Amino acid sequence: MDGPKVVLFTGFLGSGKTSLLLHCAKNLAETKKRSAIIVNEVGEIGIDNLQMKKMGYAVWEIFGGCICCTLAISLEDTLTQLMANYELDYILIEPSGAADPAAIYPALSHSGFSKEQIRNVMILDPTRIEMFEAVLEPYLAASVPLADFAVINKIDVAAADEIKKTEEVIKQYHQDLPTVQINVKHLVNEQIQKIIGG
Ligand SMILES: Nc1nc2c(ncn2[C@@H]2O[C@H](COP(=O)(O)OP(=O)(O)OP(=O)(O)O)[C@@H](O)[C@H]2O)c(=O)[nH]1
Ligand SMILES: [Mg+2]
Repeated sequence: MDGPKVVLFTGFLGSGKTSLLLHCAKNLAETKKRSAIIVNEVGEIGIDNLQMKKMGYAVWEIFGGCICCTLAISLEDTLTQLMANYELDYILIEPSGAADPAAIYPALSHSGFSKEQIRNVMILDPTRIEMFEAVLEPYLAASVPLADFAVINKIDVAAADEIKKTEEVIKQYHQDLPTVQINVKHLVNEQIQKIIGG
């Protein structure tokens, strides 16, 4: 079906999902693309709803559980309402950092989105990759293969060997996954285009 492209910002707690989503939203607004934002829980950064409204878009927050499981219906409802009421180019979704990305696809599929319309951007924090490997290996094994694009974030504070290790982990679970390395505070347009796709 024709319709908005869905970009999922996945990644573990604190990896930089909200920071990146907000930069992408701003860039889309500047290039006159219409986008909606769905966030599941507001984390450390928070999203200033009023500020976002001034910038021209509303934010839908889904609280009280995780959109990958207990709140899948809320996600479906929200998507249905968005599709019925707005002409959108993009829907940017930040699932909770504890979400299982695989479990989000059924709600998207029930709302009429095909796999081709969904872009799963996985954000990885290299400063914590050692810890991830040690205690979150099942999370990496389940989520990296589902990604359509990987973002290695926080390169301003990560050591070179941590970045290299992160690249290796990505390769291990998803051989040819396109990857970009960023410092979210110094994103350039070209990087944003790569991240959200054409
Ligand atoms: N130095 C540096 N800090 C970053 C970068 N990206 C994000 N951060 C910081 O990392 C912390 C977490 O960023 P968020 O964008 O809230 O991450 P999140 O994945 O949305 O977090 P949760 O929603 O809580 O899972 C914040 O303190 C950010 O300022 C980066 O590229 N460099
Ligand atoms: Mg967040």
